[in-house]
Amino acid sequence: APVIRLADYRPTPYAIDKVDLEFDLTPERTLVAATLVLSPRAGTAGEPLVLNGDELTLVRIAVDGRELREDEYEASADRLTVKAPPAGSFRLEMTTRLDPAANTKLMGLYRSSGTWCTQCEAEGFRRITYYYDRPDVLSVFTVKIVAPKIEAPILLSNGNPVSSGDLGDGRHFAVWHDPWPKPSYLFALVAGDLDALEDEFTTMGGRKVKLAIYVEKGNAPKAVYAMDSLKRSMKWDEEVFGREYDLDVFNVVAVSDFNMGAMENKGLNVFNDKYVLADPEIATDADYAGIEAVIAHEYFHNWTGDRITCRDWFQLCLKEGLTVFRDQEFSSDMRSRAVKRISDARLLRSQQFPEDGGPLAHPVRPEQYKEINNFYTATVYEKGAEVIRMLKTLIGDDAFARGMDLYFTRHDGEAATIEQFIACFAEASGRDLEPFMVWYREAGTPTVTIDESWDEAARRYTLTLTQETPATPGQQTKKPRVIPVRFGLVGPDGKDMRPSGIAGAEVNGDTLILTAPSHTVTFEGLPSRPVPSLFRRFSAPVKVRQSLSSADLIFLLANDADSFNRWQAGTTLAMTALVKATQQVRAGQAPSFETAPIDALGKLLDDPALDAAFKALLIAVPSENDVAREVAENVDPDAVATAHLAYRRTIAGRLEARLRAIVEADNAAADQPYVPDAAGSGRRSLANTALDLLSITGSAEAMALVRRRFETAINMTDRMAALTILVHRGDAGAEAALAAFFERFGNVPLVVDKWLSAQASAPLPGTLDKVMTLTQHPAFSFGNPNRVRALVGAFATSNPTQFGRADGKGFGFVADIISRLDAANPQLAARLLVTFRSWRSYEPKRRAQAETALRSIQGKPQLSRDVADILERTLA
Ligand code: BAL
Ligand code: ZN
Repeated sequence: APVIRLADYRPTPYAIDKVDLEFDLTPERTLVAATLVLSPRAGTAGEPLVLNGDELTLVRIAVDGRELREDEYEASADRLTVKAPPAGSFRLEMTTRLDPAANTKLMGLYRSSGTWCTQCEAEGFRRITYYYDRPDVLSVFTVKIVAPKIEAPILLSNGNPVSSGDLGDGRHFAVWHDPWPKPSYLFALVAGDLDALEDEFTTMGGRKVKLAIYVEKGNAPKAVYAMDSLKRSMKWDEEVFGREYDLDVFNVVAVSDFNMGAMENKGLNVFNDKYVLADPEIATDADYAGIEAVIAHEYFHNWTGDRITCRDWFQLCLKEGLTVFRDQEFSSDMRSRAVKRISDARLLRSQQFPEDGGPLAHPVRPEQYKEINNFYTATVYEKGAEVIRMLKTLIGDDAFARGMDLYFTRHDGEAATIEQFIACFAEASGRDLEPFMVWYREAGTPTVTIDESWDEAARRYTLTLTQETPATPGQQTKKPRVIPVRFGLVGPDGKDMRPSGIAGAEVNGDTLILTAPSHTVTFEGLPSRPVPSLFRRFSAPVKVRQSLSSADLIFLLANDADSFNRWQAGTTLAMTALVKATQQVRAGQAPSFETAPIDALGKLLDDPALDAAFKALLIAVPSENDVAREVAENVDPDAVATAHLAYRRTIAGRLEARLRAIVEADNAAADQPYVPDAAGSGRRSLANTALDLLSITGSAEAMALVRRRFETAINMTDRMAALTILVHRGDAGAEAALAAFFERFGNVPLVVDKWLSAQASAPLPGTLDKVMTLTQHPAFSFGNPNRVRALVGAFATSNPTQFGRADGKGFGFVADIISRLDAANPQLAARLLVTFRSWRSYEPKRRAQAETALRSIQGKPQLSRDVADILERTLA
């Protein structure tokens, strides 16, 4: 496949001033009549018109009302050329024929449980009609949908409803008009027999907006939390960003077959039903938090994505990084800011750091791609959000707010670039942000190494901070980055000390700004050596190498004014212990652990001032994948697992009484109504984390507590936590529990996903066989992305010892599934393939097994561009 480069960007020779689409939907085939009004941009009159297509069949083409002769155009499945268009503005009419029922790629127009729906980002619109299917061509769309009344009483598209009516022959129609110019990737259509949950929102300008969430029949009550989240999002965006909604209606549709989480089509968001449907019976606290965040994310795109879109797909982070930042802020305001920050840092480290440190590393704003679908990544999204957060730290809240306002005013209605976005903040702050652009242009996670010294006589404390970014594919040398280091110097009383002077780096309030490869920063006039608390609130997405003593870390864990760094100190202690234990296991020794850090955790559990969610994070042991990442090379997942188990046993043993008290206190509160808010979810999270640790001892008493929780749970969070423990420990009651669970929830696909994942992630030798058997289960389907991710995805991402089996069978299984899925759904196959990205970190035997599995995919004929691209980069 050809490489597409940022440097080659050119505007199209024609603008599309207006689009009329008419869809004639029947189950067997769909006809799409498109009428485009085109006009040449300056100096391009008469140039050939070349439009994108993908698996299209053209049945009619006319220009200005005259059907074209065969020699006047060329139409193939993936391209339409009108050789000599009229010199001025002209009208192009095209009719294409589609087969939505046969569209298993879930891109373009397809069917999901009998509903017609679309997914057009990034390049799905070209599977509907020939078009300039790129984000910088904005146009005003009017859409008429004709469909059978019984099969599709609900007909939706972007914008506002204009008219609708009966056609008398069992069919009816609806016309929608979207006044806001938009690129094709934001087009959407839905037609089906759906129920709606309806509501209303009055904007800050007094405009009444009709809200509706469409779901499969009978599911409207499960959309209540999504609706509540939507209204809170609309209000929050007015209050925090000054953004008002701009249409008469806002519609959300939940479908069960969806490649992504959701899609921000203008006025008609289409969602994976996983991010809409919830009630306490079927959804966990994490599901509720996910719904709140994704509803907010898609809604926030209305301004950051729709009103201002991207000039080209290289600028994807312009809308995604910014919108993730916005949804993170929303969730922080709705829940606990500290807990959200820790969760986001964990996510970044577990998803983005391995991407940045492996063969698929790419800049937040990439400069080339072969398949854009492969760039909807943790780097573009999550690191993209971190870059915005650093920008805000760097220039301050006020300048950041002014920069955002300037961006909204200046670029409204445009397709913008990262340079244009950053220029708004440079102007608002007066700061030269060119050095900051390295974050967008260069891949790789910087490591900041910290050295310290204390001069008792001079009362001077010195920190040396040295940054280094490793080479990444295609980028051998790296420039220094602008790194904001939010800091505190903690005195013996636990309070931050105030130095009389700081030299060696720019200081902005509580933040040091690193710009050079190395800074030696001196702090004058301190009464005693401080304990440094650096990168508070995770102020930069970097790795930190710092050799603080256990005593210093335990001190920070107990005293740091910054919650994030309290948690970080605990995590650093745990990680150090786990890495050392893994080395001991590999050397044939029994792992051993210091007890002081564990006792420090115990003290925190006793502290009534700390909230439960935070305590849960404090005692959550870094995952085996986290440890493997820290070990970095020659990873033996069995050794990691042995060390991990020994560590958890040690904690469980030392904190047993406290952990049991936590579980019992939660049992005593079992009659409280379920509320999926920060307090309620925090309490459950702490109890379930405590139960998980207790169960590691395998004691009859602990397992009885788990069984009891499974049997008496009145919400999915507790039921699922208990089921997972039973299954993962290989408890004698696990099979019966799985059967009872399926008996009760087997007809709710989203809950079946949990049932599949619990089994797929069990760290047991029989899991692979079990997973293979489950692929034949009637509740499983290779056609549904959620099912595939729940079973095969969970196996590959959450089961390091079984995916990474020494005999290579785990790799082989996942590779076979990828090969098998590729023709039907390349995006899904490519996503699964990404689970191999750290294959070079394994010890030599597993590395060879993983390579064999990867080469087996490479040997298959007709690989999709999606899979071929990931494979090529993974093996490079
Ligand atoms: N634009 C694709 C889905 C999302 O990020 O909102
Ligand atoms: Zn998004």
